[in-house]
Amino acid sequence: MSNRFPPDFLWGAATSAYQIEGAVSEGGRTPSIWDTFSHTPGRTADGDTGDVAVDHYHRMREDVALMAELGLTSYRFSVSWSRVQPTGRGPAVQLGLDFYRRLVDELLDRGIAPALTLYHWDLPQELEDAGGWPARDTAYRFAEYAALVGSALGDRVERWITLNEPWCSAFLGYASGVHAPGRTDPAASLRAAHHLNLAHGEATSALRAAMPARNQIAVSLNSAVVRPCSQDPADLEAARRIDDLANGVFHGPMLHGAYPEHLFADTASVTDWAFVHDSDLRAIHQPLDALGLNYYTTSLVSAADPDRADTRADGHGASAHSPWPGAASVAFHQPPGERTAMGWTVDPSGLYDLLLRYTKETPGLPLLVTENGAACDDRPGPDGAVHDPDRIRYLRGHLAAVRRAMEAGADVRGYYLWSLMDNFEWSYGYGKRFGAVYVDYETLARTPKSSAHWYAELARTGALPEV
Ligand code: PNW
Repeated sequence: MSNRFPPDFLWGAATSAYQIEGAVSEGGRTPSIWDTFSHTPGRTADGDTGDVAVDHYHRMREDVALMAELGLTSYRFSVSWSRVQPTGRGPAVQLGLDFYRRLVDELLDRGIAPALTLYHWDLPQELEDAGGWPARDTAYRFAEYAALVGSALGDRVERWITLNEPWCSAFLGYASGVHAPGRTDPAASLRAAHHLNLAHGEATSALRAAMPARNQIAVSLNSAVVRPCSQDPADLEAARRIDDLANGVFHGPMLHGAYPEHLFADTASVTDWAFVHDSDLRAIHQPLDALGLNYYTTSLVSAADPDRADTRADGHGASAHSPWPGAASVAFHQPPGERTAMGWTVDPSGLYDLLLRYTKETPGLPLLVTENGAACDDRPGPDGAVHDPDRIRYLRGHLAAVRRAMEAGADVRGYYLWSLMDNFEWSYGYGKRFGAVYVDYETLARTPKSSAHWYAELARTGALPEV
């Protein structure tokens, strides 16, 4: 196998607004659901919030310089909705748009292609107060916001991503409640999923109308790779059910114009799906230019068996409430093998399987790995350097899987490491470090870890080193 990537392969890194920006009340920004949630006692580790985060809002130039130093050819970031449109309605705030325009211009000056995500979980609180994602109107508000950003930046940003991981928004936000807004209402989570789908479709249409035709629109799905514990029909059925709730509920409507065949029956005890209007599937099913896949680990499931001792919570944070509506009959198991600091099993073969799955299901649709990475227990050594051999091994293994998938026919155009730098890891706060760049949370100084140097070399040569 060749270990060389095509010359135009995008070497990227990713971040999201609430995780890095800070400056939460500057320039007219109003609270998002993550501000409210992180300020609610008991919701995040150590009560951490994104108030300051890594202060990217004030250090943007320095951070772009760092990206250039790492030889990145693309950078994926998200726009904070309530910075641009504070109430989630009405005209855009110029100061908010200006920040992102300066960021984009800085990137373009350094030859780094911006990839803009419109929604990475930070719904304006006012829209949550009006019903949030379970309310249909939120989808239309999102399309309006997309058009505002599209008209303002469409002349200089070619790569657009509507939603990041709608699964997390719907099911961690409204069913298990470990993410904002912290609700635990399974029926509401399925309504949220549908309205996120609708938001994606309406936003895609709005962006097409607002931007030059050359721009590319994609969505980033956190694609679960769900494996059954055995070939027993009950275990296969458990895996099918979770696959539909994790993947099919979004990619079915978005990519194929239909919900998975069994989804409505699987969740009939939770909701009757009366909130799906006749014309919705047509609105959701918009042609896309690429599919973004975020991949971290695999899931191992079986039919629930109360006698089995090795079942575990499902790795989505401690909550008494399941993020899987209607799936009480399914048990989750820890897949064997090495784990990252998140407790997630390292399994590059899952990424290979995922890329080939979408190659088969959506032939002709270019793929992007829009997130992949590992949390490690990083610490500066006595010389101040941060050595993270485990992360290098993780990245090398997963990039080799990408390369193998490409040899097998997957049309992968780029890879975005999660994350450029350590940041606010949602309900885990600052305790989990995913960055290629170390952030000292006292001084906010940035120090590239060994993995950053390793990745820079890869971006420069385009070839995976053997060791
Ligand atoms: C993704 N899960 O989050 C997000 O897109 C990032 O913002 C985040 O920092 C990164 O991955 C690392 O966690 C996920 O429970 C959060 O399956 C939770 C899950 C998956 C992805």
